[in-house]
Amino acid sequence: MSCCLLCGGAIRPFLEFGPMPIANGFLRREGFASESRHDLSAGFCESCAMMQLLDPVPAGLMFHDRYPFFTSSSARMSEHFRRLAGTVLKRLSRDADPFVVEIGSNDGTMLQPFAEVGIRHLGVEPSGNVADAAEARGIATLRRFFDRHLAREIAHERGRADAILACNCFCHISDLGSLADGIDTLLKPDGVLVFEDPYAGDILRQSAYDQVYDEHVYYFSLASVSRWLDRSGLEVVDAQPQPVHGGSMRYTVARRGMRRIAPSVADLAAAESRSGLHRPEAYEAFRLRVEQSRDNLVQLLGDLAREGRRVVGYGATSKSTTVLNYCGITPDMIDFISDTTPEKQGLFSPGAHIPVRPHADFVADYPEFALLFAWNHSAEIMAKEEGFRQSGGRWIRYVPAVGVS
Ligand code: DWN
Ligand code: ZN
Repeated sequence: MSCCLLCGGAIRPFLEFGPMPIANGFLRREGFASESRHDLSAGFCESCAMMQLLDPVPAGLMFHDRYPFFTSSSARMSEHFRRLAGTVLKRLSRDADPFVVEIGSNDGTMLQPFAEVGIRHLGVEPSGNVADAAEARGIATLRRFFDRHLAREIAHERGRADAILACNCFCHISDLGSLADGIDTLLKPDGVLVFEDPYAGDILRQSAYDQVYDEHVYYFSLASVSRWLDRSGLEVVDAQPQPVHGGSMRYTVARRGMRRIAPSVADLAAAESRSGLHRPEAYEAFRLRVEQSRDNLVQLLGDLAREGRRVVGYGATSKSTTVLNYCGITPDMIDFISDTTPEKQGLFSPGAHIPVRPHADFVADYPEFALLFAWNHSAEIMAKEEGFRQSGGRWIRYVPAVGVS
């Protein structure tokens, strides 16, 4: 039995993937022999309703100067973040010299609209290379991990923030206590925190087990987020589902009593109770679906390999590291993985060691089947891969269920 990272309560694992490589640890052939592995297990704490990893990997092993994921790798995600920035911008009082901080600002995609209109802003991003990309587009960026100490420094040197933003970031931070203290220190009394992360309800509903990998320490629900924030005098005042990254939730947070609570909060709380998201049985049922999904995918890829069919992976996602290694998918089942990110091309996927090649290689010689690892970008990808379809190509999906279309 392990202890909950948040409340110290007892926690029982329901997913045990075993030793896994670093999800974004794309590597050269020379690195195969020394590749590190870390136990990957997820559990659920009944006391605070938080789904979480049991043994988080030290952050410095995942976020460093060669981090290969760039927010701008998806055009639709870039639009999504510009829209969110626009909503926050509209609510800022421009006369009062507002200050906006983004935690986990990656390549600066979301802060750019603030910079463009001269709003004081600061990105906090520990991965040096993506921070460089942000600075190259004019976004002020601190190359640091956010915690209670950094929050004090920022507040002291630049003042407190009118808005703190964080998308696909908080679920990566194992010390939620330090994070909440930092928000409390940095946020103005009437300031607002807006954050977005993959939603536990969507992960379970779609059996999206590939969202479980080292970087994702937590899998938030309204119940778990509310309990976490409550200890710091913060409360969720709005909760809006977002159709990105396979189903995310956008939480708007303020100091207790400072803002009217939107009806969406009570609605979502009721929906979570009805679906049993706060009960361990939901996670146990998820485990059974995950095992079935793995068996179905292994069967399908094994059959195709035996028939000599050519399969290419589409999108060298972090998520694909979980699928490839948990399912035991090998280079004889998948020719290569197509990815548009130059930093991943020419390298091999973590653990399974499948080559990652440019998208041009996919187009130059369409395979019979493409395994859609970037399923969360399906609409964007389908819109630009008409040629693959017309060549007779078929898509293999595994979320929400294994199938060929
Ligand atoms: O939380 C996280 C999310 C936001 O981003 C991080 N922990 C890391 C990362 O997760 P991921 O790697 O699973 O993210 P994506 O956005 O699903 O990755 C998509 C990959 O596919 C990128 O490498 C870019 C590539 N891609 C492509 O080759 N063609 C993406 C699109 C849209 C395309 O058309
Ligand atoms: Zn707990």
